[in-house]
Amino acid sequence: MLNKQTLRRRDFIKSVAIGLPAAAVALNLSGRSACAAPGKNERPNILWITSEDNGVSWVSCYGGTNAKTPAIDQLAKEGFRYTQCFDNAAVCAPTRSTWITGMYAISNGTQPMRSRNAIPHDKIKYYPDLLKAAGYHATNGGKTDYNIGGRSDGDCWGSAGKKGKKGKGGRYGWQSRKKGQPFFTIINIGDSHESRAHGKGGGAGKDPAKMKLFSYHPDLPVIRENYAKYAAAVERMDAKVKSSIDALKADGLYDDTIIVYNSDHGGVMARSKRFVYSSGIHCPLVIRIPEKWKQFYPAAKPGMTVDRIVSFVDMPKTWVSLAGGEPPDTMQGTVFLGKGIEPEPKYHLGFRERADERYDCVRMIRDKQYSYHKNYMPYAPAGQYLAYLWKAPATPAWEKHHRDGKTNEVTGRFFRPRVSEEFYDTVDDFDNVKNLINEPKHKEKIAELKAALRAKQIELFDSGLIPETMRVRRAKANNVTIYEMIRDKELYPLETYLDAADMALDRDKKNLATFVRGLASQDECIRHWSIVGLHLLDKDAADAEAAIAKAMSDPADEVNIMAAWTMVKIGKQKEGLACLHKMLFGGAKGNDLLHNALDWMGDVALPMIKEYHKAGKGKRGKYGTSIFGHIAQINGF
Ligand SMILES: [Ca+2]
Repeated sequence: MLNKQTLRRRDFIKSVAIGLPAAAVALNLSGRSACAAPGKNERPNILWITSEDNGVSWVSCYGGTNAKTPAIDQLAKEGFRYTQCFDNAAVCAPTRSTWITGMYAISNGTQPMRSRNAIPHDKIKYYPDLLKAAGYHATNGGKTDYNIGGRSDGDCWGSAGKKGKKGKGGRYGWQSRKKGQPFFTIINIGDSHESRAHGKGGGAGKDPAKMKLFSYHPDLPVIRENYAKYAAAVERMDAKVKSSIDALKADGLYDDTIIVYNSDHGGVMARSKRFVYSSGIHCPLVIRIPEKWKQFYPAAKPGMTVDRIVSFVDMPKTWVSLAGGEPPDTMQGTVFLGKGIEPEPKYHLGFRERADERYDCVRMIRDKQYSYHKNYMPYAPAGQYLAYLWKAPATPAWEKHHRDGKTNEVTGRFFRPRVSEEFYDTVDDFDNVKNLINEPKHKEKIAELKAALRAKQIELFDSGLIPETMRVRRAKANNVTIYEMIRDKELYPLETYLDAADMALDRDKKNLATFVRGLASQDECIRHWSIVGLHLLDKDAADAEAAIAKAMSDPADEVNIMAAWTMVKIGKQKEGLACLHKMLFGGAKGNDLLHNALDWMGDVALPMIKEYHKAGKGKRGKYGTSIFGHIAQINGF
């Protein structure tokens, strides 16, 4: 059979015979530029362009109108636009932890941002290790932020690595490769990072009046200006996508290189980045595959969209597979492109835990239309003051608007404690503001997603069912990594914890006696879920007063903080506050969590926080103005 290669060889012979250059013959035959088929052992070059923080809403080929992104749009015209690409973590460090290992960060204990929990590096390779082993020149010209202990972030990239972009031999990573060596180059563009929306001033050339706001934001001039500022930043990012591609073209590599463009999570503007709602995780993903590699086309022809679910955890596994390497068993994603392509996953899993100084724990599972969210700390609002997030003027303006009593059911929800479960039709309601969890017509889908979430949590050994501080303590006491601990049923009976958490989140008074019994458990994690269960019963927990009072002197701080707060809730304010006061002024361990809890408690804790400040204790925290410093600011003391 005449294949493309033999055809080309014949063309060449023919062209030599009649004295024409081979390229000219090829051009005549195809009517377009020459395009050699890959050689027998040839592997594709891969350029992976990542931009910081911009979700789909900021990219015009995804329907965004606030910013114009001609370079990404052009790439989509020449390539394939994925419509169902989602980040697992919604924020940088745990996302990058997931990328570098090909493992969900919750399966390694590397999800809290920031932390440096170690993993067994003898068992878990980083994907650039595998690309290099496959013969690739692998460089990363920018960010690492892997959030993993026991190995320096830069060393997987080698000497050309961290410097990549400005490494020896040129500005871009591919320019320092050996002759004939396939390359994998990352260009991470920081122009669209959240920080570009910080501070005063608007976006040059962008009209605030034309900004389309998420429906959960109140329509305030400061917020519109902040959107405009960020839109301008996104446009600067897009210009860098263009200059990166231009550099590739200038080096004659455009028709030899698979170009992948995506953002590193959703965002930005409060309630997107860091949150597993659609605006925090739904990311643009555009892949241009040169004709030479058309056997890898994910759809009939360039310019088309692809509606396959792509989770970020799928990416490293796919890159290794495309490079002709063998993805290791540790990788938990699915190859979505190339000859090693695997069946499409049915669901995408997202997770949220501590971000900087603020604690939270949320799991979310979704298909192409519906998302189910479980709030493991519903007693805290989603919108907790976080120093970095409050640097964008829109955030404090939104908070002030709320504190002034001007928000409504939709725009105020961010600042209030949450329900235990949420369920959204993400197609009809991209902003995830219509919680359909109690809609009878969705009962079956909700049950399906709940079951899928539990199965996935078990499959991944989800480390989040024990509070972070307890998790770290338990691993340390047993001299193991969190990775090892969660895979040991004695140390981490996950299914028991899943059940205990579900019962606590149910807020059903019939479980009161079980919670009281649980407070006497030898296992502090069971005691934790028991006090959470009682806490969520609110005044209905009053019958368990004696057990709750006793729990205020539990050996675990996590338990006595919640017990004291629960005492306040059941009307024993004096006793509860006395316990918290003792912890705050007695130099208790676990101060971060205590500061969080005193903030969640609201006005009842204000006198204590005032006293704390009077004692000259800090208004500055590790990340800027501390939680208490912020409370002092907004309450004027
Ligand atoms: Ca980022």
